[in-house]
Amino acid sequence: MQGVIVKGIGGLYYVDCEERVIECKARGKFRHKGLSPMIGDEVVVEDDNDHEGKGVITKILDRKNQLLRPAVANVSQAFVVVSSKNPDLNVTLLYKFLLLCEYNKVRPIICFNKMDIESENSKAIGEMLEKSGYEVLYLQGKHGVGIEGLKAKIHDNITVFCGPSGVGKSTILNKVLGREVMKTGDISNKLKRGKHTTRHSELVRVEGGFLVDTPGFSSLELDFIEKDELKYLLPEFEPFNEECKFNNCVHFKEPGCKVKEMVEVGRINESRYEFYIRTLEEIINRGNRK
Ligand SMILES: Nc1nc2c(ncn2[C@@H]2O[C@H](COP(=O)(O)OP(=O)(O)OP(=O)(O)O)[C@@H](O)[C@H]2O)c(=O)[nH]1
Ligand SMILES: [Mg+2]
Ligand SMILES: [Zn+2]
Repeated sequence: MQGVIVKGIGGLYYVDCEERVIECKARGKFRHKGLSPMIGDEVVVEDDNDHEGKGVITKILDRKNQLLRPAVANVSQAFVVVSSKNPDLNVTLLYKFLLLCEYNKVRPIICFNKMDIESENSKAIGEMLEKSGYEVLYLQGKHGVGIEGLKAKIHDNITVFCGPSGVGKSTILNKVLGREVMKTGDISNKLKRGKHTTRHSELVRVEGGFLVDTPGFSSLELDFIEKDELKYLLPEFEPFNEECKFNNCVHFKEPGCKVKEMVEVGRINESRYEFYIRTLEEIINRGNRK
């Protein structure tokens, strides 16, 4: 039997095999190989004949990709949810997450939620990001506004919701499903931050595929990205990456750099370029430390 791991708690995996969900343990051999099953994994399952509804995972099929935060395999698309207020937008965190999506070959769709309480800043940054080559949606999850447009984007197999705590990921997912499947939480009044209501990732079946709710995060490490790779992870650099004087140009201090020229004439947003340089410098400094 073959299925998809939809949930993993305390060493037990719940495998959706179309008509039923089987509670499974994993064969010890995976541990020996340093491989552990993740949600999103396609797996082969053997029934436990003595126990109804239980089984064992005997094989993990090759992964298309594997995200670490959230830990989900075979993700093709991400709804990167943010808000401008309650909680405030952390632009650097958003940009880092977008890099991570590109790095993992996951298509990001940026969702500015809570447009009912703050729209000006969201619109301004959203439009800039659209110009930079990203897809952007504007939502009021709590009021169901923009949900149809978001639904129209769910055609791939696995789509994850990700973003900081309290931005409304679970709220939006519930609206998509039309029922309260996920627990949602309030924002802390004092800190204006989310309360980490969602504690683990879980796949939910929707027509044709799966959606994944994930716990919010507040920081991201990008320490595995190499200096020469970074420039390929910003979509607005794409048309110009091969147009510089030096073909190994990282668009920093080199002369004859097309990307820097595009920043000067306003074709590439300056704050995005500055983010790129900050990230590049972090990578270079990390290399010096080693
Ligand atoms: N004003 C407003 N509030 C919203 C909107 N969407 C969600 N909220 C509220 O934001 C709070 C947090 O929502 P959740 O859906 O629990 O947020 P989350 O992103 O799942 O948070 P974690 O699970 O902690 O990562 C709740 O009080 C929601 O009612 C919106 O469009 N507008
Ligand atoms: Mg949640
Ligand atoms: Zn260059």
